[in-house]
Amino acid sequence: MKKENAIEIVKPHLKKKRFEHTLRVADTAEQLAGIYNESKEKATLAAIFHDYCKYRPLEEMKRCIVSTRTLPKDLLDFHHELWHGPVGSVLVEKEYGIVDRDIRSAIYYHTTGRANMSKLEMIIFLADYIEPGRDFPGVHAVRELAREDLLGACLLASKNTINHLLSKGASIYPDTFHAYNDLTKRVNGGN
Ligand code: DGI
Ligand code: FE
Ligand code: FE
Repeated sequence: MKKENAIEIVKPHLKKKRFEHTLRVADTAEQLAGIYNESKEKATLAAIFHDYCKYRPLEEMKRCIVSTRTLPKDLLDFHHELWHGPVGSVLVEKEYGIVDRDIRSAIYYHTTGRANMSKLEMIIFLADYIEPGRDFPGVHAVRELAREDLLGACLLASKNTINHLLSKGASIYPDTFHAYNDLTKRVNGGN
């Protein structure tokens, strides 16, 4: 699928702010793909569709999770913000025939990350976090690190997100911890 087609497809599904965020994530992901030798086509498509399901009605996302064998049911025990990635990864295939596993899994894990993230998964996870419209404490350092250290930047982003969730007293999905633990191991050897 061409970039322009993908953009036309997602546009009506997103509010204006979210659509603009999506375009910036796509640019950022393309840049990261250039730095880290990943397919720019895959990075761009995954980025354009990463928030495709962000505004689906909660009942529809719930039905999708319940009826899709491959989606873990424990998602329903956590905040609904965690649903749009997994549901998006299923619906881009159903609705637009995007079967590429790398792209679908980058969409799936963009919110939480997971253990053993692929390069493309890390690029989308990070691009979503550092796109130039983002402005929260710590983002600048992650942006700088992202130019030269993909794993280190993902680790810092993951650490910041967990700290933020802890400070709010929010529950933390297992994959969010798995991403952090795995990244510490890959960066520092863990301990
Ligand atoms: O969709 P975006 O707003 O562009 O960003 P996102 O998909 O990365 O994150 C959506 C929200 O999910 C964000 O406010 C952080 C939150 N989040 C990430 N990991 C967890 C989480 N929320 C909970 N409760 N638990 C998590 O593990
Ligand atoms: Fe998202
Ligand atoms: Fe996003």
